[in-house]
Order: sequence, then structure tokens, then C-alpha cells
Amino acid sequence: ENGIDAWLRYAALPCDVRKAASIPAGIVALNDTETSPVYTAGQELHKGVLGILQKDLAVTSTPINGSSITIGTVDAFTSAGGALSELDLKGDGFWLSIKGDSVQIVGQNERGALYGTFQYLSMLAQGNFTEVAYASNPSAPIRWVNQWDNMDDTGTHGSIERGYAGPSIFFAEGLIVEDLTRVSQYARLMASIGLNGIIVNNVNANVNLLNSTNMAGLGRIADAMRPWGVRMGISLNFDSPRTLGKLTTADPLDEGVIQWWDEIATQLHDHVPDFAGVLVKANSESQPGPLTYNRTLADGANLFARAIKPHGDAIVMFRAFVYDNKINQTNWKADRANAAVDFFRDLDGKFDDNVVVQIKYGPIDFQVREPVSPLFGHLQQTGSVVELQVTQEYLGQQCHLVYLPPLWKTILNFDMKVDNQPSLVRDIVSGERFNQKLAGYAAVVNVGTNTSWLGSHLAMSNFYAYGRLAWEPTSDDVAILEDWARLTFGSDRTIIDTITKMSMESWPAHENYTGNLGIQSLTDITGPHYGPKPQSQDGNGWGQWTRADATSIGMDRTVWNGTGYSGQYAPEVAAMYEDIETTPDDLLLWFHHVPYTQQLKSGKTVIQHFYDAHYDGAAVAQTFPKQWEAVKGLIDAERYDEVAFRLEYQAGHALVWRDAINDFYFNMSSIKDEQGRVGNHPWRIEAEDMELDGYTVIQVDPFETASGFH
Ligand code: BDP
Repeated sequence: ENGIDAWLRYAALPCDVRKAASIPAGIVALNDTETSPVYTAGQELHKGVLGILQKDLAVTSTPINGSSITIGTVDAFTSAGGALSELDLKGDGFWLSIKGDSVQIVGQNERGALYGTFQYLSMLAQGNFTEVAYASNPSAPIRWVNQWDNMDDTGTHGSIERGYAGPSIFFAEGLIVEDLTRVSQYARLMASIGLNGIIVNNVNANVNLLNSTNMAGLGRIADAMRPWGVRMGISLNFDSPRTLGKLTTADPLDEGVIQWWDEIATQLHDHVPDFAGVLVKANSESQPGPLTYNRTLADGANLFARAIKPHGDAIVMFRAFVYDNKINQTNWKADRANAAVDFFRDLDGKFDDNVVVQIKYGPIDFQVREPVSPLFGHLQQTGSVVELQVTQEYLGQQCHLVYLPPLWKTILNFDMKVDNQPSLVRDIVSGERFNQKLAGYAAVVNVGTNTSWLGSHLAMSNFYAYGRLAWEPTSDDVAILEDWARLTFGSDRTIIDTITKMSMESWPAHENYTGNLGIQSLTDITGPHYGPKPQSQDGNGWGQWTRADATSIGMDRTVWNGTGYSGQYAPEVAAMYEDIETTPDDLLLWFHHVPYTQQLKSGKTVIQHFYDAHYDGAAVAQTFPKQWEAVKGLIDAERYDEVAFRLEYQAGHALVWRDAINDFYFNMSSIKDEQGRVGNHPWRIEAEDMELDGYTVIQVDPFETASGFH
């Protein structure tokens, strides 16, 4: 198996399990229009039942005699004479009732009917034939995917920024690809986990997406995804009126610019009548934006909001990831973490009602641990969307197993205590806390043409869990993982236990061997964001700093003595972070600058904790290849080998991380490891002690990652 069907394999259940299922006589999908998600649901159910239960059920669009699985919207059920009680459904929700061999799947809309069908199939595929009757509603209306796909005008295939699974499934040679098979397969995966929208191109947007050929191509992408209930949107480049439209300005208040965008919106709507919306990255990392014209970010967002307003319910997702990437490192008070609140605090209430602000989970950038972005507490009159990252940009780029939901839950379950009221992030992004109609979730997923979608079979648990959590953020991360493992690899207990144990150990281990105590991912920040390079963390303009010197480490972000960042939280939370005693150890160095000898709550010093954690984390990674061996023969050889290869690599790379980081801080602080391990590797065979045949010695940067420092 090559992974292309991910968790939708519909593998046959063993004979004796199959026997226990009561199978209805047929499938009734109450819509026979091929582009309708209800029609899709009927076809998908047919395929699933054929695979899982080995039964070839007929699909009709009108009620049949005898038992059936009936799929449709509330309206379709009612007009077909079905008696429905009060179902309590919200947008995209569904009602699922299984009673013997009679199954009803009722969607609040067509999409909901499809989601209910996938839920039913997920139960069948796991051999779960329980009788149920319940309504399920998504936590939030916006549940989107962001792809950072480039068009690559000159290359043959569109590359993907921070994508680790080959080139784009959408773009090649500056155009939309002809064959969109993978695009509809992607939409199928999205629909199966309740995701309803996608931005197909990079936030660092190429203006050529808006030329007439590509507009038509966008129409084709939307057509491919529509049967799966997935709506398409695009990222826009703020400067397009100048670069593509040849106007002299891109000023959001200029009449010509306004007209230009109105015209673009009309054309988009002509090609994609159910256009989902636009995503905008402005005035950040050298991208153009309204600030260039002395206009506010809200002026910029509203420009697009007004252009799309006449054409349905499309929205503007305006990114809060606004900061200057040439920060002056010598300015002691400068702090990139302050940027989002500084830019957006005074704009609450200034955005049109079809604008939402998309906020990365932490104030910096998808680090292995960050405090919650304080901006979630400041926008009360504009909907917030939390931006997560499935693609593991800073977290091992899919070469390392890191199951992310435990990290995401530290964010979603955090209480911002705004106005002294309970204010969990998950209740803010559901729209509930501040009574917002528009709010929700976005994740940078970055699948590519690799048949495994993300380049790693195990990484797909993150994509699956993302959809499940956006639907219901209180879902248990272990339960989600077990569902995913059963659907992806089969129900054998050893498979489930092995995958669950390794996955649940993976994020803590990764944090331990990369960057702990809130110091951030000590990776190569000025380069590929891969591998250890702590020396790149200071002296860069990006503001991801450790402020490490010979005696001390950490960013002082307090109000009384530091950059003032902790003051961006509500008073109770601010007070917790302001005080070193009440700051949790795992964020100590995020908020405070301390001597290496500072004692933690565990009684250890900061430096000894560093040493120990790097050893502990790497030791856990050493167990992964061995743990995986338990599933040999229980799953197909192709996926077994591919996973084994990556875990073996991770085990080795974790050692590189461990020694590079520990040696670096040992050299900097000259403080010895109590256990005498750091800088002393008696069992290691150094490359320079071997006879090199056919190899050339080269300088490795940073030298800590090299053998024996050479
Ligand atoms: C950073 C990525 C960069 C993205 C940027 C963003 O390194 O490639 O363009 O975020 O989110 O994490 O805009």
C-alpha cells in the first residue's frame, strides 16, 4: 500500500466480524445531481460498504421498499415524507441514526449529509456496529486548509513553501495542472474529517494567479472539490493592481484600485460562484500592504471585504502574522512577540463584518512550545481563526514523528481570562465567547504529489486529528489517534498500542531533544528551519532570540524589566507570567532571562535540565525503531519499511540534536554536566578516526553537529 487512500482504505473486515453487521437492502441518496455532496455520499457509501462488508448495494435517489441507508438534507427527508423530530442541527451538522438495518443520515445541509456518511463509514470500517442516534455539529463554521503552493512560472512543477512531500498537486509551470485527480482525492480526505474550505496558493502570493487563464483554472479546481463540499479560496498579493494591473498605486483608498479589485472579484465569482474567500498576508516579511500607503491594516482588509461582498458569502481571512523581519537585535526592548497585538489592538471594531483575523497559535511562529497568542484576547468585535501547522516546518519536517494534538490542546484549552471571565481559546475560535458568527480554524497542511500526501505515513495522523479537533476540540487526542491508526493500518491491538505509545511520546521527546523550557526550537532559523543551530538564534533580524551568553539565557518579556510582552495578557494571566515563581517551567525561558544556575521547580538548574532533557528525549527516540518492529508482518511491507526508515533516521538525528545543543551550551557556559556525559563521548566512533575512502572532509556548519567538532 502506498498511502494514497490514507484513512479511507475501506479494507475488508475479517469474515467473522462482518457477519455481525446487519446490512440494509440498498442506499438511498436523496439527490441525483452529480455535483451534489449528497450524491457523492451515496457513491462513497457504495464504495465503502463494498470494501468493508463486501456487499454491492444499489444506490437510488428515491425511497425503496425494505431497509435502507437513507442520506439527505433535512429538507429532502421532509419532502420525501420522512418524519423527523427536532434534530437540533447547526450549519454543516448531521443527524445519524442506526437502528438494526435501517440507517438515517440527515444533514443540516448537503455537506452535513456527506459528513454524516463519512462518520457512519468510519464506524463500519472499525467494525463498530453499535446502534446510535445523535446529532453532531461542528464547533465552528470555518474549518479550512491552507496550502502554501507556488506557481513556479519557470519550473516544471509548483514547489511548496515549507512542503515536504514533493511538488504541488495544483500548479505546474505557472498554470493550474490539467489532471485534477489528486485535487478531488484531497477534497475527499478533507470532507471525511469535516473540513469545508481551502486556500490553494501560498500566502506569499504570485499575482499571475489572477490572469485570465488561471482564473479559468481556478474554476476547474473549484469544480473538482465542490462534490465534496469543499469551497475554494485564494491568497492575494496586495500589490496586484500595480504589478498585474499596471496602475501607479495599490493604495486601498484609491478609486482606481478599488475598481480594479471589484473587477477581479467579479471575474472570480464568474468562474467560482461559491468562492470561499481570500487570505491576505500584508506588510510582513517584505510582502506589500496598506501600511506602505499610510493606511491601516483594517483599510487593507476592508478593501477586499467590499470587493467580494456583492458576490455571496465569501470572507476575508486577514492574517495577524504581521511583523518586521529586520528587527534591530541591539534594541533590548525589541520583541517580535509583541507585534501582532501592537498592530491589531486598536483595530478591533474597524473591520467589516465579512472579515476574520487569522492568528497563529503562538506569538512567534509554530514553535515546539509557545504561550497562546495574546491577540486572541483582544479581538472582541471581529471573529478570530486559529492558525495551526500540520506541515512540520520547525518540528522535523516529517522526518521526525511528532504527534501534534497534545501541543494544539495546550493552546485550545488555555484560559485567557478576558474581563475576568472564563475565555478558553477554543471558545473564542468557536465564536461563542465573543458572540461571533464567523470564527474557526485554519491549518497549513502542504500536501504534495507524494502518494503518502505528507511524505510520511505517520504524519497523516496530524492531518486527520486537525479535522477532528476543528469539529470537536474537546475530543480526546488518544481516541482520535486510535481511530486513525485502526482506519489506516488495521484493528490489531498491537498496531494500535504501538502507534499510540510512540505518538504520545513523540512531542514531549521532540521538545526535550530540540528546545525545552520555552527556549523555542533551536533550529537553523536563518536557513531551512531544519536541524540544530542554536547559534543562529541570536544576531538575526527575525527576532527569534535566546539572548544566551556565558552566564545566562532567555528573553526577559516582563513588564517591569523586559520587553513588556507579558502585559499583553489579561491581568491574571499577565501576573502569572510576570513572576518567575508562577511562570510554568516549560515557558520559563520564554518569559525570563536567568542564570544557567537558576533553580527550577524540580530542583534542577536550568543547564542541568537542558543536559538531562536532551539525553532523555533522544533516548525516547532511540526506542521508536524497536517499538515499530512489533508491527512487522501485521501491516503491509511497503508502509512498514517506509516508516521504519524514517524512525531509524529520527533516532540518529535525535542524537545529533542532543549532542549539538548540549555541547553548544557547555562550550558557552563552561558548566559541567553532573553526569559527565556532555562533551565526553567515549563510545562514539568519530569519522576522523576512521579510514576515509572516497570521502572528502568538509566543514560542517554548525560545527557542533559534526563529528568530533570537525
Ligand atoms: C513562516 C515560514 C514562511 C512563511 C511565513 C508565513 O517560515 O515560509 O511564509 O511563516 O506564515 O513560518 O507567512
